[in-house]
Order: sequence, then C-alpha cells, then structure tokens
Amino acid sequence: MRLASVRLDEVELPLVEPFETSFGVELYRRFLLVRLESTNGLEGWGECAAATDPLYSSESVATARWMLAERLIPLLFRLPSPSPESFDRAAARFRGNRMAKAAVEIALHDLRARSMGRSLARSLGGRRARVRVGVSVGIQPTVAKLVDRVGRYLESGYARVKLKVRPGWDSRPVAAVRREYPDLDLWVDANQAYPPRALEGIRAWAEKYGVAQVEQPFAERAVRAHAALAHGASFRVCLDESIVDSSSLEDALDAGAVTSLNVKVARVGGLGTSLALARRAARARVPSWVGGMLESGVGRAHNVALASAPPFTLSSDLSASDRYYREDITDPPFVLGPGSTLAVPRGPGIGVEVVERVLRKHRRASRTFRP
Ligand code: OSB
Ligand code: MG
Repeated sequence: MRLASVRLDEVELPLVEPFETSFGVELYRRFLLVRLESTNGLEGWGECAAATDPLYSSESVATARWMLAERLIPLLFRLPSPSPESFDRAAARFRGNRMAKAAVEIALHDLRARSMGRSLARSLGGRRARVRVGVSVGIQPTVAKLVDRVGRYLESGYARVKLKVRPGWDSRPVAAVRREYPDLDLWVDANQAYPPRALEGIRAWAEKYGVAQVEQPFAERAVRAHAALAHGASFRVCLDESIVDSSSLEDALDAGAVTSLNVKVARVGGLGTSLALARRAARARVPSWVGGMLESGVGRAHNVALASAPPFTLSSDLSASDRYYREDITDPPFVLGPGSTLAVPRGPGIGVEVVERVLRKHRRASRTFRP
C-alpha cells in the first residue's frame, strides 16, 4: 500500500440542538477530517474528535491541525509500508496528541479494509450485525424540559439514557426522570465536575434513584476518589477521561476504580488501542462500551464498527445521525432500528459514503499533502 495524497479538511456542522455538559454549551461542531488516497485509487477516511476548545481533553482543533500537518502526515509519508500498526508505533515517539493520532490510525484502518474488500467491522473482528445504543442527553434549561426531552428519545426508540450532570444539576433532574420512567436504564456522566468530597452525596442520589452507572464524576487523575465511590456501590463506576492508555487502565483496575469502561477511539489514539483496552478490561470482568464525541458520519461509522466487536458488551453512546445533525456528510444516515440498535454497515471499509457536495458546503479550510 502506497499513499498518493492526504487531504486535511476543517468542517463546521451545526448540531440539531445545543449540547450542554459540565464543560459548557456546544451549538455546532468544528472538526478535522483526514482523507487518505492510495496510489491504486482507494480512499481511507478518519475524523479527529478534538473540539474548538480544550475542555474535554488538552487537545483542540488547532493543536490537532498543527500536529497532523507538521508532524503526523510527514511521518506517515516516511513509513515504508503504511499500516495502522506501523503508524501507531512510529507516532508513539510523540507524547499525547491522541486525537490527532487517532484520525490517521482510523483512516489507515478504513483504507486497509477497503483494499481487502472487507467491512471495517469484519476486519476488527466484529461479529454483530447490529449494535445496541443509547442516547446522551445534555443539561437542559429546566427539569420539565429534560423530562420532555427524555420522553421524546424514548418514543423514538432509545432504551438507555445517559444524563449529563454537574453540581446543582444532579439529584433533582435524576429524581424527576426516574419518577416519570421507573424502568429506564439510566446512566449519568459528570465529565469530572465534582470534588472528591462530593462522594457521599453522589452515592446517595445514585442509589436512591436506581442509577445504573456513574461516569467520570471526579478529575482525570483522581483514581482513589473513583475507587472509594466504586467500593460497595450498587451502580457501576465508569471511567472515560481517566483512561488514555494501558497503564492508566492497569492502575484503575488495580485500585478498583473502574467497573465500566467507556472506550473512545479518539481519547485512546485509535482502533487498535481501543480493542486492546476493551479486551484487557474484559479479562478483569469489567464491561466496556463505545463512547462518542458527537462525531459526524465518518467517526460514527468507525465507532459502530468497533462496537460490533465481542469485547464491547454494554450499550454504546452512538445515536442515529438525526440526533446530532440535520445534514450529515455521509450517506446513508445511521437510523435507529429495533431494540435500540444501529445496523453495522457491511460495505467495504467504514461502509458509508462521504458526500463531497455536503462536505464542501460545510468545509472551512482544506489542505492537500503529497509525498
Ligand atoms: O463525556 O461522553 C462524554 C460528547 C462530547 C464530549 C464528551 C462526551 C460526549 C458525549 C456524547 O457524551 C456522546 C455521543 O456522541 O452521543
Ligand atoms: Mg463521558
């Protein structure tokens, strides 16, 4: 496999509705897309999940753009035979910047799967034809609006809901949703918003309202606080931001700080590491699931393919395209099917087509690199 060109596009897509977390509100998503082209005319697509501001992690669109243009794409052109594994090894000499690295690694996975005429899901060892999904619901202006929002998601077929919480927006909204939907599989995600001393308070409302899973209540490095919350808890303690590589996972497993693992391709630097972490967690009897970063159809297709692999057993944060964007850059859209599932594309590679016309409409910048 030889590369003829790499295109780096910057895109801005409006969200169907604002997405508010403990970090702030997002009205649209600005992100980078990587398009690899091989000398035999095949393409490979990757999306970089870094956001405009470094709120979820230290990366941003600007740092990822620099990393890709000035370091990772030149490094990719220097590889004698580019593959996800050879790129991952070569890129390891640069610290961090995992979202930038992931954009290239996943594009190489797509390109390789296409060159073998296989779906990405199959080339990752995926076995499921459909993956179970849920919906992540942002902080709403009022509790009544939240209950209404959750109700509409349930009517459209989602069987699991994750509420974004933060100090001041937790026990009241959680109680209201539980009162209205007594059987709902209810999760919460705080994106590190609580200090360790909030532990007993969180435990109280999570147990009282039957929350199945509490995600990342404390800071990224707060392994002991997460372990204390997980000890004897009736709910799973899920780590997201804390787990970025195998050593952070080993430390969390050792401490008993993780009883559910949110695997995000972007956060851990690619599909290869995602699979390795989920397999490692499964050996420790910790279930994994695929998390999302409001990706466009490109990143979503990678995430869905990953979620079809055996080590992922809980429902993923991968909703239908229309939950995020009125007009997505890929076709066909992901639609919610029976039993709160998305179908895993079967075509070559990611199995969805990037629609250049729509992409151009939302593109803010584009650069093409050649060896
Ligand atoms: O913490 O899981 C998170 C979106 C942006 C940043 C962080 C998170 C999220 C989500 C969205 O929860 C999940 C999705 O893509 O549907
Ligand atoms: Mg999270």
